[in-house]
Amino acid sequence: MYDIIGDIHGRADELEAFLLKLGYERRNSAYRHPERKAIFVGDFIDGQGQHRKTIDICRSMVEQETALAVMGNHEFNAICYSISDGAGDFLRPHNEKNIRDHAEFIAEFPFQSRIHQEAISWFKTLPLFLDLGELRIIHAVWHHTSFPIVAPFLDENNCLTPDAYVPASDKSHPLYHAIEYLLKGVELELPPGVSFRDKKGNLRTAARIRWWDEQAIHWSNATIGTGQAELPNTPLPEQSYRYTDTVPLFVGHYWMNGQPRPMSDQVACVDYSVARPGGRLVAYRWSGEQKLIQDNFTWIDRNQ
Ligand SMILES: [Mn+2]
Repeated sequence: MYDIIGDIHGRADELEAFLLKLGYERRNSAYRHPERKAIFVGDFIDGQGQHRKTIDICRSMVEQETALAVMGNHEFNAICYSISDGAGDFLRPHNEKNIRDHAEFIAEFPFQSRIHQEAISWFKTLPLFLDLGELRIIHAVWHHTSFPIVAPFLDENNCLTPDAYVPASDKSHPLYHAIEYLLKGVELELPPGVSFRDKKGNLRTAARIRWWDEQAIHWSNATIGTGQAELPNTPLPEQSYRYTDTVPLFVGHYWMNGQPRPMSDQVACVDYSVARPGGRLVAYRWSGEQKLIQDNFTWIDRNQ
């Protein structure tokens, strides 16, 4: 029986308080529960927080088998930021934007220091997804079409192999787009001539799709992050990402807010934005049910 815990983003104090609240105790340097196991959905890092403490807590639990974990997009990015591209830069280039995005993590894990290398090595041991038979976990989308593309680049534990990171960083390679889907969500090009302005005022011609929502079949009601934009009432060009399996699926990634509730009978997101003021760290306490229910969510509010 599992407690699926949302994106932590360095909020180690909330994580510890939450584990205690859920009945975990720290013994032999790892939190453990007499009957349950934790599952982390990725995004341990990124944001203003305590990245070392977060990784220490989660890594010790995974190593002592009191928790399982999958890779988030921020761990993937941190790995690519650390790998030389052989031409003087890195697979994730050290440009101004990326340096800024990685600054919080690098402040605690100085680039190429021993502790940085150890953290990156641990990130590489995180599987892309968990298929436990009766439940599934992935950071962003369980996308059937992408699995055959990533399969040749996975080891027996569904971790990316060392030779995956170069093609996974190459926009002309199918692996890049498969990883985008699995770890970052579904984004589709809007119909020709249609655009909207995002929160920062940038003109966008692609939008994030509410892939978990069965009603989301027309542009007018299928997107997230498009604000007040009036999108046409025409059908989406494809729906390969639709999750229609009966096996419960847990994801993180989506910066949800409000009252935690399942996205559908079979899909639940456990990321409720603990990385920002007003957010919370959320878990779904799963005990074998095939239909997910709102009552099984529990949480702790972010400290000020
Ligand atoms: Mn994420």
